[in-house]
Amino acid sequence: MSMIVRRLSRAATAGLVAAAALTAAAHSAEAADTLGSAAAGQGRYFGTAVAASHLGEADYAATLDREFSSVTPENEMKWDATEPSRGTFTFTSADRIVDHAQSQGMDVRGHTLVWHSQLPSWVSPLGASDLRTAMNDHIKGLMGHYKGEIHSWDVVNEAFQDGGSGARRSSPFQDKLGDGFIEEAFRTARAADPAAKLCYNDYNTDGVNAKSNAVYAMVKDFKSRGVPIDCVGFQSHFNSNSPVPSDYRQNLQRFADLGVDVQITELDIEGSGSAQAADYTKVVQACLAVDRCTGMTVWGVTDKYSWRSSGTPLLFDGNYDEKPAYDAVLTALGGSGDPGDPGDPGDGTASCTATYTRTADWNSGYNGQVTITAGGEPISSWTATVTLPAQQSVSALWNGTPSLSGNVMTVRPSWNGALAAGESTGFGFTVAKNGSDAAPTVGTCTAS
Ligand code: 9MR
Repeated sequence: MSMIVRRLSRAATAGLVAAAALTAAAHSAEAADTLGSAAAGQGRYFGTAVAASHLGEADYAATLDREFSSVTPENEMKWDATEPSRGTFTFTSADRIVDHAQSQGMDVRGHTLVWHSQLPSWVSPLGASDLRTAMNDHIKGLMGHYKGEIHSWDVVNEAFQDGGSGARRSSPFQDKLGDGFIEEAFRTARAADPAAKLCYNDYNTDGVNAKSNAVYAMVKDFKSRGVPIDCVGFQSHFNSNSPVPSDYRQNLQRFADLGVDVQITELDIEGSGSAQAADYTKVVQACLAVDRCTGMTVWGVTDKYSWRSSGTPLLFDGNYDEKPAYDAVLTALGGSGDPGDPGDPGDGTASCTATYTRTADWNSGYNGQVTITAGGEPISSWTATVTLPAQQSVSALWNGTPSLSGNVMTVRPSWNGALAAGESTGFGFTVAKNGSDAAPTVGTCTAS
């Protein structure tokens, strides 16, 4: 079946990939004033996770196309998205991303073939032998469809437990097939697309610890027995509970020394301003210090669509302005920024971003929180708008001064107007749902 799928849907593969390679070469010859071109100057790619649903947003596509040389579909290649019922493959959203990437000369990372999460419901109940067949068919179906078009595949994702044990994580694959499922997945993947780099990808393995030691032992064993593995992905989701480890470079290096490439696959660092910028610098410098660190991918283009949106962990704010972290990454990659851009330190322009999260929820109501973060300059005041779904009404608001017009609430500071560059504050509010559970929309933040 994978043969049929492949022939029907991606017939022009060879031509497209050749065109992509030409455009990529043209990109890297340009002045190093974007992330992709600066990274190319260091022999690396600089990628981002992409959601197909945002490609139609002009600023999103423009930022993506200008800055990045590689994309990873954030959800569109996962098992639930690509084989929702057994043997029926759906590639519409993933194809949109791959086609977009190819038209811009970007590489594509495949994410992910075998993972305990985002599995369609038909997978878990299968018995061992059926599950093994289903796993191999899934790998063949997906990799066959994109044969020759994916530079690296996350073949197995997050198969090890957190904590100190270094054990494998319980999953349908682990529980029914045992440790050998990982090896089997890699062997099937190699046969399905011999040109793709095959990666193992995980989180909390960024420094030397029990979990990364366990992955290290597996990779070492695979290399010694000739099990096909080419790369290890270090997700690198960082925040104050999980900061950039001081032995990050050393950990990347010890894996590289096993004879695999290493890649930073899902980088994001919660925070703002110069502290966030400094952490990004550490990560980029660590990758550049390791010859076999072939590239970096941040887990999204803009803070507003991040899976950790309230932590503002990315390089572009919700208005697609470059954050101090962007300048830091570009500088660390040896590129030259344009300090005149809005949001850059020293540009003299007051700017801010507003991001929304629901912080509590009950039958008849919820609490919302809007985080306001100053851009690259100090600000003395800010204004944010929150538009509520028609039925809903606000019953309380704190740490801000609201004025209501219909269902649009304009909020200004109460005591918290003045913010240093990159500093955050926020306001909270309680909403009566009156039958609607929809989320409010937060408009553009303006600063003075
Ligand atoms: O960013 C992804 C988010 O949109 C999905 O809701 C979530 C579902 O599990 O997966 C997120 O991406 C994850 C990635 O696939 C694997 N590593 C952790 C990422 C963040 O949760």
